[in-house]
Amino acid sequence: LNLEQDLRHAVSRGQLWMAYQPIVNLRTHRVGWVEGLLRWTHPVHGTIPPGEFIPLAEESDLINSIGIHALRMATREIAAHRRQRTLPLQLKANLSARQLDDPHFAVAVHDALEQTGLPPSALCLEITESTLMQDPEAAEAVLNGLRELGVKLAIDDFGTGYSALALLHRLPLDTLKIDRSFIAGRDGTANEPFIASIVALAHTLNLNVVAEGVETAEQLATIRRLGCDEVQGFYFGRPVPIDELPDAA
Ligand code: G
Ligand code: G
Ligand code: MN
Ligand code: NA
Repeated sequence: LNLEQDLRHAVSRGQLWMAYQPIVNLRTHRVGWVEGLLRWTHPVHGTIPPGEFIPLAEESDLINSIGIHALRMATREIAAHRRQRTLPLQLKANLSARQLDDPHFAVAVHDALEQTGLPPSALCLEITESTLMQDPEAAEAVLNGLRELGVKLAIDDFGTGYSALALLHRLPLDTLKIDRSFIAGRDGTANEPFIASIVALAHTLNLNVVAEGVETAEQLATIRRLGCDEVQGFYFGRPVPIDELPDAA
């Protein structure tokens, strides 16, 4: 079983596709953003989740080509969806650390937007807190370049690393996404003091807060009471192919 070898051919053989998970705005009660999550349909092993093959891609030289392929698929599908439906969806897409090292990355993002017609403000790129902190100065330069394109920026898995407050203040961010381990701890309940602290910090910095991993009505009630702005989780919907997203217009 040599998955890495197979992954080398996955793009050209059309085996990669995007699933989309709705993010609900707690003020409007509507789906605005969806998160694009890569999927690999392996001819023998079936659907392989990104938790397994993204690390493989990151350890090899594959992540840059796979990452840009994912972004092109997702911008194309969301742009087409916006032309066909009444509700204009907006796309959140995940970045790996090594994509931030790619000197052509911002150009590739610009090209994907121009070729698909997706407005820059309808794209939000998610960078994990640990990626950000690997090389904060390099990340800052890349994020500033992306912001100049007009795209939005989010910190993903927030609370699992240690961000310097000065850096959070300086970066051109729009959103903090609270890691799901704080929404559903080992006992299934939310870590309320921690969530309240992140909400206070985010709102002080003028950032939106997304709570991810909400699976129950109790968790939803809690994160609503604590002032989160948006919510994502199996309670509202699992990641699905674009055609299976509810047309929540
Ligand atoms: O679906 P699952 O929980 O297995 O996702 C695991 C991880 O894969 C998530 O942390 C997610 O950020 C990452 N991931 C999903 N799609 C992409 C993608 O297109 N690019 C990158 N870099 N990571 C992705
Ligand atoms: O790390 P990142 O936030 O990019 O990854 C998002 C991943 O979290 C997706 O792969 C998605 O399947 C998963 N996810 C989304 N909502 C829930 C949820 O409510 N419960 C669990 N266990 N996983 C979730
Ligand atoms: Mn994410
Ligand atoms: Na996350």
